[in-house]
Amino acid sequence: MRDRKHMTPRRRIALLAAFCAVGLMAASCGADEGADVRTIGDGGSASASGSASGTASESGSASGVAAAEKDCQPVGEDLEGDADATVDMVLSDYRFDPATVTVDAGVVTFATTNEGDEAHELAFLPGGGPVPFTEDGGPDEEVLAEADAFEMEAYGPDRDCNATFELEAGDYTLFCIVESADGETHYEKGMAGTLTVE
Ligand SMILES: [Cu+2]
Repeated sequence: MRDRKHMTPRRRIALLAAFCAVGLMAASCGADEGADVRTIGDGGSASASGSASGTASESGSASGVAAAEKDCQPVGEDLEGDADATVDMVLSDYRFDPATVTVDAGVVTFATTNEGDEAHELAFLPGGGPVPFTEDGGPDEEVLAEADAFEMEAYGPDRDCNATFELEAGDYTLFCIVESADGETHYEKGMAGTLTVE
């Protein structure tokens, strides 16, 4: 059985999905080379691309304790200069502020600050709705990957981190599934929000 506390597999999946979304790994993903945005779902109502920077790197455990000292790994720095909108957001234990965000479709920078005592991430679930969990109580990484969830990796307290994505219209759930020392994810503690891209 998978060790819930070791979340690297999910992160690899999420990262792969993010790269696939922008066709950086077109060969692996089956996307057309050069595609900027990969349509998600039947109607294409909720699709998004991660940054094309390729700067987001894989990292180790993201449990709240282990990740507490992690530095920001910015996403989409190369897109930031072209951002149509910037959303200032505070991450804390355990909420996003604001937790309800509406932006126009386009290039959006999330300028985040971690004011909590634990590491936090900003993850996006295209299509909205609740974050899927498996029967054993952990986030369902397969379903998240299938939904092309993408994220800014968790980073530690008293730091800033920017993530820029090209977003298409649709509903997205914002979430953080860093796990606290008590084994509960931040999402379960209420760290969730909604993003509406118009
Ligand atoms: Cu968190």
